[in-house]
Amino acid sequence: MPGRIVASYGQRGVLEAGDGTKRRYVLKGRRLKAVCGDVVKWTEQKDSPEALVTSVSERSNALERPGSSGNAELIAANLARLLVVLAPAPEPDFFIADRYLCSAELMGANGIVIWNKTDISPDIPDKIMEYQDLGYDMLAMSCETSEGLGKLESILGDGISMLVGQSGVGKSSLINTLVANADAAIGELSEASREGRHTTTASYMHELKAGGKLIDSPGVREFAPVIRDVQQVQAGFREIIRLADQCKFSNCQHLREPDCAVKEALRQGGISSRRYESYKRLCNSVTTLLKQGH
Ligand SMILES: Nc1nc2c(ncn2[C@@H]2O[C@H](COP(=O)(O)OP(=O)(O)OP(=O)(O)O)[C@@H](O)[C@H]2O)c(=O)[nH]1
Ligand SMILES: [Mg+2]
Ligand SMILES: [Zn+2]
Repeated sequence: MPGRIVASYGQRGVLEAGDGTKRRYVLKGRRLKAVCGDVVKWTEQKDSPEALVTSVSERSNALERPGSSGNAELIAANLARLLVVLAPAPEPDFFIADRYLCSAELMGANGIVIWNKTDISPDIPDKIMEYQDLGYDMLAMSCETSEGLGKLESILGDGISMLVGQSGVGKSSLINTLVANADAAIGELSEASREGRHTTTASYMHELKAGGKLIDSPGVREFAPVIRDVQQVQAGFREIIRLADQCKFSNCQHLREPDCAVKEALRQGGISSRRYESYKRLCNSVTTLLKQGH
């Protein structure tokens, strides 16, 4: 029978069966891997109420990060959108936002920037507006006043979307405002540091009343896309890949090469120095990983 993974904890988790009911499952065999968003086949077991997942369908895309063993670790699959949530508190970490947007580009999901908590800070900072200038859809909203919620629902109308970002930006609060009875746990920011408390510990996929599915995920301190070739990093930065064919060298990495269109645009203010810094840092970390033999 067909099903869709709603939550996964290693070999076990929760799936949604074809009739909409939720069931606990266990994977058949150690080699199978399933994450939120995966489409699976499952059967009943004679001696257990758990569904037995026997296969995972081919994924249209997957969000991954480098795992501890050097292998890629799957986070979620079959995503139409990656919603990168930022807020006035905790203070935005733009490297994390850029890296998620880089992943969105590389996996072929639509990257969308959400500026939450407009009740605290109604004006969107210039650094956030830069994302809109790059052509990313951007939405300002508040879980307190419900500003922007209707627009968000219309964006999420079909397919699977996933909320990502730092701890404390309001991902679970947003789930609770959009999904009746979601009951997602919400954590106060710490008094001293104004950082989130890492309240959500596992991803969970919710059904939206207005259509579409939305995954709540644990906040991160850092994130990196899985990239095995430095040349590939530029494909995750739309303003850089756009200029790349104007560089003198076709394999230009836009770091130290002469006659580089990207460096020229940087000098003239055509691309943001902060975004370029993100690009450089990601290139460096990919080079380091490659040297370590991953
Ligand atoms: N003022 C205001 N506070 C908000 C808003 N949205 C969320 N918060 C608060 O921000 C804090 C963190 O919210 P969470 O929803 O737990 O954040 P999260 O992103 O799920 O955090 P993790 O699960 O730790 O990754 C809570 O105190 C919320 O009440 C908002 O729109 N306005
Ligand atoms: Mg949360
Ligand atoms: Zn170049």
